[in-house]
Amino acid sequence: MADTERKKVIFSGIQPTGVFTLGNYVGAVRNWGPLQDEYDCIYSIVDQHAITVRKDPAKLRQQTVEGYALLLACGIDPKKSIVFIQSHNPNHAQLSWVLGCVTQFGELSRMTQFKDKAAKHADDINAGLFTYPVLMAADILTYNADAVPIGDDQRQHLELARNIAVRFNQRYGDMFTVPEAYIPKVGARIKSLQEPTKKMSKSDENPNATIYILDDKDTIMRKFRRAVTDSDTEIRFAEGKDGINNLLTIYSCATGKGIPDCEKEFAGKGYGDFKLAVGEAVADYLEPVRTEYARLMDDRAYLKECWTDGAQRAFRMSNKVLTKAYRKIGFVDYR
Ligand code: ATP
Ligand code: LTN
Repeated sequence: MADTERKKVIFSGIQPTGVFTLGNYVGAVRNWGPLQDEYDCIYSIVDQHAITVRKDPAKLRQQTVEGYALLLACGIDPKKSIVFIQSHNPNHAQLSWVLGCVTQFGELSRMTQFKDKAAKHADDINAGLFTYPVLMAADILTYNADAVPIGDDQRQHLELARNIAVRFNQRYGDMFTVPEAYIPKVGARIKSLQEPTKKMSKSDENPNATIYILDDKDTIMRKFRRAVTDSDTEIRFAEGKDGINNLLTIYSCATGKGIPDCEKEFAGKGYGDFKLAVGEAVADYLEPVRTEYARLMDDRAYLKECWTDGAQRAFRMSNKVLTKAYRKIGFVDYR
């Protein structure tokens, strides 16, 4: 690539709502590190998104620091990428207001994540929960990101961000890059080990449903041993075999082997042996992350240095875009 040519920009975020799950890792975060050489990458712990569900302040603070350390432990290099905490850069919230004024009530009402979370937190259906996707659009558009690596459950939000960008551009003249979703072919939706039609989620109440990336080997083996399968005996990827399909997907992601090769490897074997093999593979796969995380959490000063630097770089980059958007919309310049 010629020096004068702009590298493409990647943005993604993850909420500080607990230790990342195997789903977060495989569907999103593990893909972020390898993008760093080819793209200008910006990764954020989105704490402003996390307060759309009521949270204890001490817990939020703790989980934000842990989430930041987890990103680095998952291979994100704060020298190569901009890695920061969302609330440290006020430009996201500022742009979010502007974008909210080109977003329709009807569009936000159709968001499945809003419907799911509103049903789950019926006593606190706050305005932030409703406008969550507008803030997400601002996260992305304030860096003019070209691509957004996410899991499949975020596809609808990304589509809305694209619509908002197109609408703004039509109304006020060419302003925002219209971002593309970057969704992995295998592993974009890892399922719960207990209810394999539902996605694996950080906030699942059943501790056996979810593999957390800091789980130790014994815990991982126990959870896989208890994973729900079916009454058939064959290890093959097929309609109606949600539990086995999920385990095959996980095994494929942890070992890098294609699904057909995994099916061949286990032809004629029983579910019990298969579950053990998946557990072993996942434990080996996650081991380096656990080790690096423990090292980073022992060096809080380093983490703080990284997020301070990240916030400054994020602010500078996003400020150019926000200033331009303010001009386009007709706000009076004062600088
Ligand atoms: P919560 O349970 O708190 O809503 P979550 O587990 O859905 O959290 P997020 O912080 O919302 O996690 O998501 C971070 C990233 O992980 C997103 O890109 C999302 O698409 C991806 N992701 C989440 N769950 C899965 C899953 N089960 N399989 C694949 N990717 C996933
Ligand atoms: N909504 C996402 C987290 C998120 C995000 C973003 C992802 C917030 N802002 C910008 C990609 C780009 C989620 O719940 N997983």
